[in-house]
Amino acid sequence: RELLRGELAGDEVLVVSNREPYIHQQTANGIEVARPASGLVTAVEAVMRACSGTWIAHGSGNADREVVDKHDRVPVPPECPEYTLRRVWLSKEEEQGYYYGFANEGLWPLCHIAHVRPVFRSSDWEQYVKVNRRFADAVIAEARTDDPVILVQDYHFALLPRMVREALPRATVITFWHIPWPNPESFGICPWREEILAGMLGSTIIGFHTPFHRKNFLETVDRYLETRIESEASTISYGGKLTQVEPYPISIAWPGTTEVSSESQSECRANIRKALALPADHLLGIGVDRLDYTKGIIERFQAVERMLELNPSMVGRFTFVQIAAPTRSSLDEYQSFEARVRALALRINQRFSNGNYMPILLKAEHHDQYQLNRYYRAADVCMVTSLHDGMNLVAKEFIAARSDEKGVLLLSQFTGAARELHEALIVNPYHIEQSADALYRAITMPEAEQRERMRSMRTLVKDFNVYRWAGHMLLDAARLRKRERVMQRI
Ligand code: GDG
Repeated sequence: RELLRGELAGDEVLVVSNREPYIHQQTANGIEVARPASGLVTAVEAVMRACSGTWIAHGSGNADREVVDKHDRVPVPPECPEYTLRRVWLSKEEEQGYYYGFANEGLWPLCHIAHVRPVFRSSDWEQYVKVNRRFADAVIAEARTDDPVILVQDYHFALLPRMVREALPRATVITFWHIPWPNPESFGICPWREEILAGMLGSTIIGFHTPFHRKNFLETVDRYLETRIESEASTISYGGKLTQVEPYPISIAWPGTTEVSSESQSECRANIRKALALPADHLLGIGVDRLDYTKGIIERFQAVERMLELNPSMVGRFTFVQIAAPTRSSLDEYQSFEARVRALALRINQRFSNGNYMPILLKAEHHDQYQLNRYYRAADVCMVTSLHDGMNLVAKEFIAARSDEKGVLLLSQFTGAARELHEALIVNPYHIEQSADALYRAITMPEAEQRERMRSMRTLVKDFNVYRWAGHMLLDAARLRKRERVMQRI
């Protein structure tokens, strides 16, 4: 945190993302401030708190116009302001086309191999271009200097880096792509592939979670644009401008930003079981996700079912709690996914229920960080079975929450996190039998082995925390800024 502050001393920092870190909601009790469920917000918030500056995001609260006007530019976090949140308000049509349409029905399935077919509509693309322009204008208007550091977040703003660069040629634009980057063939089905790539190459630095996504990106650019690529140096030269492409694996704040519980680890364990009406020695699994088809929730439930089928002694002894925060619920694909998840949980519960016992407790609602942390601490196993995931922060949050060095992480090999957390039980989520075996192994693992694995993962997450993530990017940016200044003098 201090290093980050030092690195940015004197520089103006602007962040652009779709999601805002605080949502002002008009409720019967007046205005309430909510925190969205988002890995991106979790990570970037920690950085913004360390370096202040301005965060530009789409205003998503339902507050009425009067409230909205008052909250265009707000100091946040509300309890102890450390930076400014500047909102861009979108019309229904813009939000539909840019966010739900092009970003989430087009780019999201395009970049994730989850076998959901991307949808590309020209009308969505038009809104995507228009909204990128609106955010670029907001960045340009907010900039007080001609060489700010601008952190662009995610697939919602692929065109913005070039738009900003045209107005602020001396700016340092760092774009971080939070989701995977597919291979050139997969990416090539996007009708506007050249525009997307050219837009991104307005960045000084482009970051991905893993070297594999970087490699896919370089190959995609090579396939579709006239550029000069130095693979060794990982630079792309396009239209006289150089872009550095690097892996920066994202992480979480350490110690966690989640409010530290006032309960001890054993109280937490006991209280959660009591609240769920389970015996004190009951085995508990936890899953925490947005209710998204990339997260492998169906496959996870199938693994629980298979584990119970293979190990009847676990029926009545093991319960899996799935926290599933609602997300993008106006899209058909998400509605039908939620219906399938609910139906499967019901079927499995009917199959194994006995008295009050239900093997799956599906909590399809938003929980606050404090509650999430309590579940992490109470669980014997955390299941992360994404079919494809840029990083997955839940895996790292679970590890951070386990100061008792107990609990087992079961982790999909298709997450960025699996490239770092080798002591997790790594599974192929499509292989139900394998996941079921791993689940049984997790809930029967001797404490000494749990401790050994957890200790080693905790050291890694502690050392490679989110400040290190941001620090690496910003150090690279500082190096490039210095080089540019020297070159200008020559
Ligand atoms: C994208 C990439 C990448 C979940 N439910 C609730 C809640 N959450 C929080 C978790 C965690 C975050 O949301 C989810 O983070 P993930 O990393 O698992 O996933 P995405 O949202 O898909 O994030 C991902 C990430 O960006 C960062 O680069 O790791 O690969 O897809 O922090 O705790 N938070 C609250 N209530 C909930 O009900 N408050």
